[in-house]
Amino acid sequence: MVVAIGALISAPLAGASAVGAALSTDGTLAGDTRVEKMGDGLVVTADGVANDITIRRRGNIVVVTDSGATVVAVEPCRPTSPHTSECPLPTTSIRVSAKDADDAITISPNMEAAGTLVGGAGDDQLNGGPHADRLVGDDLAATGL
Ligand SMILES: [Ca+2]
Repeated sequence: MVVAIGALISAPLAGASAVGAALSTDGTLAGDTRVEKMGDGLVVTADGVANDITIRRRGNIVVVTDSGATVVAVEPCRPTSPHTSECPLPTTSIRVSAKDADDAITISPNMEAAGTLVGGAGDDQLNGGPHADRLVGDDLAATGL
């Protein structure tokens, strides 16, 4: 009997979450550029718009800018403007995925972490920093990944 009640309650909830498919689980809108830390790694995930992402260091923080999309920050990163977020150091690695459209991704020479820049489909411009970056176009077989 309890199981049957649970099934009745959960059914409308499942339908409601399907309606909200444009929102991801943390409430960010599709098309936004998401900035987050995973351990000491900085992860930037963009969507299918023409992104222009720059990552640079300023003192003890990492500044992530995307002039082509709204930037959304996940704690401990925080937004400082609609197109900029800041994350605390340490940052030992950087991973940026820009997905489709013609994107530009740049890691500033003042970053001390190596990056993996994934342009995705489109005519992308990937500018690595001074360390051993990995630049990945949309043909994964050609890059050995
Ligand atoms: Ca993109």
